[in-house]
Amino acid sequence: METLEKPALTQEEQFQARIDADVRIEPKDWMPDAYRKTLIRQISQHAHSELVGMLPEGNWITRAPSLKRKSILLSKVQDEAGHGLYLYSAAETLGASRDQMLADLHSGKAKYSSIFNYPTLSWADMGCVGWLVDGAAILNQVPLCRTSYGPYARAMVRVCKEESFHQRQGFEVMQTLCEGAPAQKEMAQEALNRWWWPTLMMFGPKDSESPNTEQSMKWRIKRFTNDELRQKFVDMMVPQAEFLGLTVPDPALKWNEERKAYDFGEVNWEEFWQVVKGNGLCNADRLQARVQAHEEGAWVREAANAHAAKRKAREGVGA
Ligand code: FAQ
Repeated sequence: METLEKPALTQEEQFQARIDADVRIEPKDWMPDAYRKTLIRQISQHAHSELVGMLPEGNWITRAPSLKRKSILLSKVQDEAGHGLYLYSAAETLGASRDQMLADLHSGKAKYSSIFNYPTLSWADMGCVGWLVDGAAILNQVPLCRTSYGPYARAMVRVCKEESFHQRQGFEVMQTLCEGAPAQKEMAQEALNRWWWPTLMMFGPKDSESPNTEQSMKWRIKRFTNDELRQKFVDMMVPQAEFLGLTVPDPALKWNEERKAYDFGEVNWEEFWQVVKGNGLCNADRLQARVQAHEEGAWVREAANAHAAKRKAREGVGA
């Protein structure tokens, strides 16, 4: 009897079959160059966002209204530095060099989240960054705990635990302001008015204009599209704003009974792309602050390298 042999799967087909079966890809596994490149791009931009994301909140550490608020804010900003480190390490497992990633950030070549190019003008902004920005970050990052690349997924588990605490503290700052004097509530509303739309932009361009989404969904790097996550965010946040007694600054916002979701207005995409291109209110300041911090930290890196070299020599490592 004649048997029909199935043609052998190509390396790329085998890779996709593993992804489809939800098998995690690990650093030493074969992967298509484009998969590696996409991950290095996304993870390094994510790491840069954590580092640059320390700056808007760092602005308020010396002006926090109480010792309690100051120590919470300090720990939160330190947590963001830690997230950056896990993420740079995850990108390094793909062959990216940390020096190169940082050089790309400092030269303006690499992107980081648009949201951190907006100024933090009042104490209520610390509430909004925690409540809205960390809220958006969690919605985006919880699915990344199931992303197909193992080191990225595992880094996300710890990051998400810490981000959940950040979000709760931001909500609590907002709640305290909203239950306070009329001027405090006004401050909270004014901050929400400024942060609402930029936060919706964090999820990236509309699916129809997102060049990377389709392939990243196929590779299970992304588990939801930009628009799906944006919708989830609106549906989650509107009841929280109502609970606080605040008004979401969107006249088109309306519950849609048929879709069981909120309809909402169009994001100002022109503003989004301007910020991404480097023309936002704080882009130049943020980059300058990062470059300065890096230069001022040179002696720490030199000392750490000298210490490591001495230890290696003493212990005969590599001998
Ligand atoms: N800002 O095709 P897509 C945080 C770029 S962490 C700037 O849709 P993709 C923690 C995009 O890179 C926040 N650029 O791209 C914290 C691409 O350009 P490229 C960061 C943006 O990758 C809280 C182009 O537009 N989180 O907040 C933005 O499939 C509080 C086309 O876009 C992450 O990075 C944007 N908002 O989807 C810290 C999460 N959106 O690279 C301190 C991981 C898009 O081709 C305080 N990343 N672009 O030149 C992701 O999930 C994805 O990369 C997206 C973008 C969803 C951000």
